[in-house]
Amino acid sequence: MKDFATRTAALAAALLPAVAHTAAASDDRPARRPNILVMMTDDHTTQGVSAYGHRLMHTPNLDRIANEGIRLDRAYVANAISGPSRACILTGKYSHMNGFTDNSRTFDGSQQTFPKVLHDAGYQTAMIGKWHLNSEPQGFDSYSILVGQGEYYQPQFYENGDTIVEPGYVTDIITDKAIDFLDKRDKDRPFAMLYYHKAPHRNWMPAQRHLGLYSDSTFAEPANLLDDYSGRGSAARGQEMEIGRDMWPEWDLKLMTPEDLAKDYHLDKMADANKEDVSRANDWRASVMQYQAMYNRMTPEEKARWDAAYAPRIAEWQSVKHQSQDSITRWKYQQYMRDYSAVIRGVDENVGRMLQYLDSIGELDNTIIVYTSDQGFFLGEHGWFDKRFMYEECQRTPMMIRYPAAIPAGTTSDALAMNIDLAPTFIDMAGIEVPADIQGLSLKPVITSGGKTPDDWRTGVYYHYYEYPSWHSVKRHYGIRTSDYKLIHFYNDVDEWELYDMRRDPQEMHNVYDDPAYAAVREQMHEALRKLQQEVGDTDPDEREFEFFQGADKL
Ligand code: SGN
Ligand code: CA
Repeated sequence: MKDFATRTAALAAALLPAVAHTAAASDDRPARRPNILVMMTDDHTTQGVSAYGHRLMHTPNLDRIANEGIRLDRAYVANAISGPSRACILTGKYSHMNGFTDNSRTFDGSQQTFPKVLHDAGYQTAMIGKWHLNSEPQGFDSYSILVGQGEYYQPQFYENGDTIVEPGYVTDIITDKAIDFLDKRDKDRPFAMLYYHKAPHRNWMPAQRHLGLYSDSTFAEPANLLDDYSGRGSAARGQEMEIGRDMWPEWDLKLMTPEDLAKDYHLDKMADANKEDVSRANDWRASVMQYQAMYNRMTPEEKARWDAAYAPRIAEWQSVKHQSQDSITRWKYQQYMRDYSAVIRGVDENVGRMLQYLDSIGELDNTIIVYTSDQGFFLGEHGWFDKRFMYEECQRTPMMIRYPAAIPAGTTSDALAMNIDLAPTFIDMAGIEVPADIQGLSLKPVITSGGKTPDDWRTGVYYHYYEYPSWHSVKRHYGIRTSDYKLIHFYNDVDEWELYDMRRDPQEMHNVYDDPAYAAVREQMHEALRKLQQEVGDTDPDEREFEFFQGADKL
């Protein structure tokens, strides 16, 4: 830590002339530097934010950020998976540049990140919540992070070199900790805080007060819930993230009675019970044992309320499980949406609490507040849950920004934005020169102009996903999305291309790569992709393997 402090002081001194220059050169620099609050959730998708006009959920507190600021309608991630996305946001660089290509990597914390740049310029920095980068956070005055994926109840946190267990529900605790940091901060300096939730990550466990909240609700089904993937390639057909087939009854849907949860599931007994089907035996074992472990984190009172809330669902399942596959899929979809929405309710309430707290200390309007997610998610589209694909539901991510001093209220933007743009945006908005090696673009001209796309703005976003073979079996792929089209190349154990006309086919149901009517578009898109890969420096796809077994002590 001493080394870090010394280095910080030296760098701050070195930066001063640049900062002073920026101040002198621009008259519009705010009188005091804005605070920065990055609110991020895990797997929250635009279809689950009412500000995005979607069919499913009511999120009044999240919507407030968009209503009093800007909603970016074309915000995309560079790699739709947790750790990689977090590394992209921290560094403002693509995965092949920051090195964190899949969830099994260890983030090289010695590299430049936006919290370090802000810290060096005098900001107080904090990281609270889900970190998921497998190495100790650097560049923060204070951090309290979940261990690995984190737990919904009585979660473990790693802080000040110790692992501690906190009583309560994870979304509430992360908010308490974030507020506590703000309470104790040095009020003479601006702060930059990463307030990162675990929710609504799988297995979607609601807070006690939200149990049963949506048990009488029926959620609209996406038109392609029963997609058969015809006309798509082997990647869409070969995935393992179908609600009907791959969503686990125990872990995902909580279909285990208190009696079954009290049993001793020794590994050998589990294998014996499922001898005929080894892969199902492994899944079943994981499903039952993971669920039991998370259930057992609850107090006896919490378990009792949980059991009562899920009893009707367990009873219903006894008849549903004998129905047709399509009926099972449709029923599972409803249960999935009920839990996911209840977990989102917890997020929305806590975001509301954070906004109110900022208001109460007079910092609400001095703070650039961003709400985003580490990527989008499938809520039944194509019959799926999870993410990873470059398809729209998960490549696209919610991004709403509030800062009344510079961002007109109630604006929206169609500019192609990316998660790697956040780092340079914060640095730029703080009046600091953006380091030249950052690959993202500052969104300042977009968000301060009422959402206009600058003339020299990017015309395509780049994507590259690496985590295969791994969870959910989504093949490695890269591609480009322009405002009208999307071109994807699946590689590694296949060599397949897909082209979508996003204006005519926003659900990406018709791969037109081999359609002669799109021959010219296909050529243009190949050329645009080739240029973009040159520009971002990703010309040699990384084929390192995903390491399935991570150390238990990873952060
Ligand atoms: C866990 C989940 C997966 C999920 C990955 C990555 N399985 O492994 O469903 O895709 O995390 O998610 S679970 O049985 O543990 O729920 S990520 O958001 O962290 O990238
Ligand atoms: Ca995620």
